[in-house]
Amino acid sequence: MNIGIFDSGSGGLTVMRALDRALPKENFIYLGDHANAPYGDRSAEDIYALTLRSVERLFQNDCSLVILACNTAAARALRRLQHTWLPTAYPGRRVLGVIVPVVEEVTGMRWVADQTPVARPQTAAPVAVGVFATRQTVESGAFAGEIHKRAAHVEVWQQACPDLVPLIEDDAATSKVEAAVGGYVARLEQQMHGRSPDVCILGCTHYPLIEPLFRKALPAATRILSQPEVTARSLVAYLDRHREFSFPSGGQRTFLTTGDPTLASRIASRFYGRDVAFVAT
Ligand code: DGN
Repeated sequence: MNIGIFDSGSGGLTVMRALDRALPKENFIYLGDHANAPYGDRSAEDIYALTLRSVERLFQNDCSLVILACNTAAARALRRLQHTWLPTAYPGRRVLGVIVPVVEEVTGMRWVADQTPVARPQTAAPVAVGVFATRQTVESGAFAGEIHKRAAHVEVWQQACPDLVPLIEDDAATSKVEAAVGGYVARLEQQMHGRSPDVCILGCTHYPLIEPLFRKALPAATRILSQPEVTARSLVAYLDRHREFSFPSGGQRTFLTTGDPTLASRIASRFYGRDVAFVAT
């Protein structure tokens, strides 16, 4: 059996790269829905239908567990898949996302968890979390909802960054991407009346490629969470608790695309850190 990793395109390869290091013996099948990417500005209904189709394809390729390594798909489709489709269509299989691991990391941080509304002194500054993501992820409110379920006192500020995925995919000049990132950071800080977030979530699997530009634009005191690393740690812990989904053996990696394999392979190495040979599905 395999573990399936799904993304609308290439962004999930940043997560796949971290999983390679964390779980070298597991067999992974990556599926990029390049034919229908990007998902960021599609309707919620579209994202649900496309995600379901890809998860089903991974199940048919002997995956018993699928990770939605795409925040847009996780934000718009995960809960609905888990609650309405999976229990009847594929009982016993699992679909997990990349939002909850990051949220658990943020709300588990000592200085966040300790500041319960009762324990927090009136004078202490509230903990502010900044989320940068696609428009659909921001509009879904998934990050804020999951954070507030666990820590109601945390302030969550979100900024949609619709230009970033196309700029990253086009490998645009650094100065152009830097200007876009600077603009989004400024808009988030404007929303926050000139303050800066204590923690930042880069809530799109494309953004690890431009993390240094976020680092440059944000104050040094703002911590930036690495979603791929956090997701990998969380999956290791999950497989420890649910051994029925773990089949460590040869550590095979298969890369499937719904699009053109040559095109998908061409940009993959920037996300994955080495060459990838996609095959058509
Ligand atoms: N990488 C995807 C995400 O994490 O939301 C977004 C890519 C896209 O389809 N716009």
